[in-house]
Amino acid sequence: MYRAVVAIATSTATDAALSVVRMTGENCHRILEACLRKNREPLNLTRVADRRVTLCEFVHPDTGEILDRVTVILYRAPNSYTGEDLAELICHGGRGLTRAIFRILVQAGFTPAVAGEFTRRAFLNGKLDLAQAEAVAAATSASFALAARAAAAGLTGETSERIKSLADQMTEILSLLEANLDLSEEGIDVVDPDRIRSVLRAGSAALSELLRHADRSAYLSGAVRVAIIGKPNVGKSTLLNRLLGSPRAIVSPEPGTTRDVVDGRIEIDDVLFEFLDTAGLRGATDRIEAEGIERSRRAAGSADIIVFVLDASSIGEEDIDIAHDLPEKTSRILALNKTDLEPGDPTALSRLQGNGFKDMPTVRTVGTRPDGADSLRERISALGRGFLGDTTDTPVWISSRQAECLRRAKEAVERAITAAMAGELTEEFLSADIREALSALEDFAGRKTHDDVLDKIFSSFCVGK
Ligand SMILES: Nc1nc2c(ncn2[C@@H]2O[C@H](COP(=O)(O)OP(=O)(O)OP(=O)(O)O)[C@@H](O)[C@H]2O)c(=O)[nH]1
Ligand SMILES: [Mg+2]
Repeated sequence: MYRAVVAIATSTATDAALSVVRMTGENCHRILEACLRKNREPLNLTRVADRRVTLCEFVHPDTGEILDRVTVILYRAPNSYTGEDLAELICHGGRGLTRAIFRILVQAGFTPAVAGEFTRRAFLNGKLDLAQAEAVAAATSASFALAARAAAAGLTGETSERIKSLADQMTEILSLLEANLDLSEEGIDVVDPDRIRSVLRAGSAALSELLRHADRSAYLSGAVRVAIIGKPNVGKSTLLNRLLGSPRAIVSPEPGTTRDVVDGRIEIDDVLFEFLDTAGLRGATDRIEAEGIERSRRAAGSADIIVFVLDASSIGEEDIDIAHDLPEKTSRILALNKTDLEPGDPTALSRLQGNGFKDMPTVRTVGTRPDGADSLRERISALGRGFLGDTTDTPVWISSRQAECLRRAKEAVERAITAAMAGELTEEFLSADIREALSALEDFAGRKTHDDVLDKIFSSFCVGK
């Protein structure tokens, strides 16, 4: 067991109803015991059952002064999160009180825990593999519902199980190949080529599937960025406010109102979006506006989705020029705004579409009406959801470290498939690649990971996790 550490596991950014203080390590219960009383009498924690809630008083061990009434839950090794003796103390959530309790526990003998120390111990004590530990970090920092659901597959060990079953299959092929090597001299062939090929193909498909999730995981750690772009006065800021449901940006009939990028985040259908309202694009009238327009272009360049806004009552050549400048690879939606007004030149929209923008999905909006951006919101939501997978399939969160292991494994399996297809079904040709795939799959679970890699992973955790 490692030395006893303590951490405030809940946020101390504001006062709250309750706080959780967590302790783990050698003599954890004995050190805590000195700070507890039950009806003002000393409390013998060796007589307190595991995983039961005990209501007691938290006192200063030197003076006996009562600081709070708290509840304590004990866990005994190895049946705890860390695999060591562990205790959770729930006190009232005032920041001053929580910090005072923490300080007294440190005086009593605990060392303050560093970021990720509880989960690191859980990993070192074999309670979690590294992929699960990383999923803990993803779950604690998930900023929207779908991201939390995606982390859950890692947390419960489901992803690790999938990897383990792949690794088991690779081990089986290896042993078959090795047996074949021993027996072939005697003229016996134990390898069924079809079986080997089919296991390798299934392995490759399973890895591709997980890698598809890995590609989307960046969206789960952040938000889907949506830039609202168009010429001045078309109603970009009005649409931003409508999408956010609050008057975030200034709106006025004056063209050139928005001079800087205005952003706002909102969750739509379980996915977090970051909207960027931008300065209207035109020949700038001054240096400040020129800088604002430069920022609009950068926002468009960094966005996952561009909402290109047109004023349906006045579509012109400027709009076509802007459309040509939009980054080509980014998903785009054309918002035909101000559709409540008399349409302008009826050929203008088809001229724009005829310039290579026929396939841009188009929605009609009226930014000034409460429901006037609903169709746009739906379109954005569907596109954003598409980045994370289709609607029926819950994404699986994969860290970039895990993705690297999956890629290595897939490349090795592909090489083995090529060799197997060429009929090279001998130990000599296949084993090296299958061993490499196996080693990459073992790295996924992190059994042989170096301390510096672990330091890097766990330092990104919050304290108390
Ligand atoms: N009739 C009508 N007016 C609208 C609509 N959407 C926005 N407006 C008005 O159009 C004017 C310009 O709206 P903004 O949202 O400030 O336009 P913008 O594109 O952000 O303009 P800049 O920041 O100058 O680039 C305001 O007076 C809005 O009330 C709409 O759908 N119909
Ligand atoms: Mg604006």
